[in-house]
Amino acid sequence: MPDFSLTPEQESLRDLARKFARTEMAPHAAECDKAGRFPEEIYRRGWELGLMNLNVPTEYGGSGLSVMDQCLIVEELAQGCGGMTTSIIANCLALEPIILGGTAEQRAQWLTPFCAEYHLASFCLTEPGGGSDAGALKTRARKEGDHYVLDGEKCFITNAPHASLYTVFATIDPQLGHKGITAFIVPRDTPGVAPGKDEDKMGHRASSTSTVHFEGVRVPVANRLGAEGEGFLMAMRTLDQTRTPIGALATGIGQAALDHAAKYALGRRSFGKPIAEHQAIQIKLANMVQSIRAARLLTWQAAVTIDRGERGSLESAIAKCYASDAAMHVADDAIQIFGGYGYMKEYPVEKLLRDAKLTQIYEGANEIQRIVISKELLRAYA
Ligand code: COS
Repeated sequence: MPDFSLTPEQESLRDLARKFARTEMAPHAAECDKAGRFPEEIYRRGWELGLMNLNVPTEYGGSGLSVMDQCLIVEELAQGCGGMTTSIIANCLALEPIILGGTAEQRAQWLTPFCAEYHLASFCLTEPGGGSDAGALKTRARKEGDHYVLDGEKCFITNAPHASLYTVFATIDPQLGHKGITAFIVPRDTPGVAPGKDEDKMGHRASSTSTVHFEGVRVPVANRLGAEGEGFLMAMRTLDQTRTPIGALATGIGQAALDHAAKYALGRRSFGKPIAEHQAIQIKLANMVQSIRAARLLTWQAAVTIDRGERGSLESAIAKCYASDAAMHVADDAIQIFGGYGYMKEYPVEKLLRDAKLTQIYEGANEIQRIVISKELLRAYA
């Protein structure tokens, strides 16, 4: 029987994140959601507390946390606000290719500033013409002497308008398919880099998302991560690492929905008693808690697998896919328990549904997760 108890260090990380979520994120969640405001002061505070750059090794000043530790933190943050959490953990996604594929010099040069001062970075993979088909991306990288020249457009890039650094995936030759994809480190102030305007989104409205245009962007060869053609593998290995915390983020949204629904069910009366005493509500709550606990366990299983040094593609895809589907149906049930009030913006649960929806889409749509899962599954039977 696995031991699910946390170490004292993990308990204190979780407590730190919980306190920050409750006292500094949650009180501003509704206002940021309504206004679509990017609360940079909250992100700076998260950075000060060591809740950003969770995956950056300690030798560069980061938290150097295991994926399991990251998940404990992210689940708590998500209960404060899903959108803020997306922005807080976006550096982990953007910096992971440097951690995985950078040389010692590149890591020291590009990771250290993020830990010395508050800065944001963005992961630039998705393109307007092919989000899920990452191997078919069109952004070009042409070699000219000791530079590459990047041309193309990325979309749905988290934190892009506020980031000082982009990790960019481009192809040296589209004919090569995924074998042409190469990763680059691109500072925001490089001429020709232009983030677009903030997208007006359904949920995660405290987070910022935009396109990024690259036009004749000259990047020194020294900013290439790994060899030419190694970018696709780097992106896939990055996503194996980061999809698991998305499972935790979705679990946190689901937990918040359950907490609101259970409290409401105890207080709201109908037919002469609290609605929590009606079996219809009890069955919903029972299904909700089962889904959340299963999501948490699958997320922890993926985290432990990756922390053991295994690839964890199957486990992280299962965690991300299951937890985000669970968050959607739990948030939906929470609204149903609130009835008409649940549909009103005055109450907190409709935001949770809008926030849960993105977790089924970003870091690889759940259809892609199911493809990854079945490929890995069938490999075992072949
Ligand atoms: N780890 C190591 N290697 C991997 C890998 C992983 N997780 N995933 C794929 N590979 C390897 C494969 O083994 C294959 O290697 P060979 O060339 O030696 O055969 C190669 O990479 C190509 O893999 P595959 O054939 O599976 O590529 P596909 O083009 O079919 O696409 C998917 C694979 C769909 C899984 C990929 O495009 C994907 O993940 N898309 C979603 C992108 C995404 O998540 N976007 C969100 C961005 S962040 S918001």
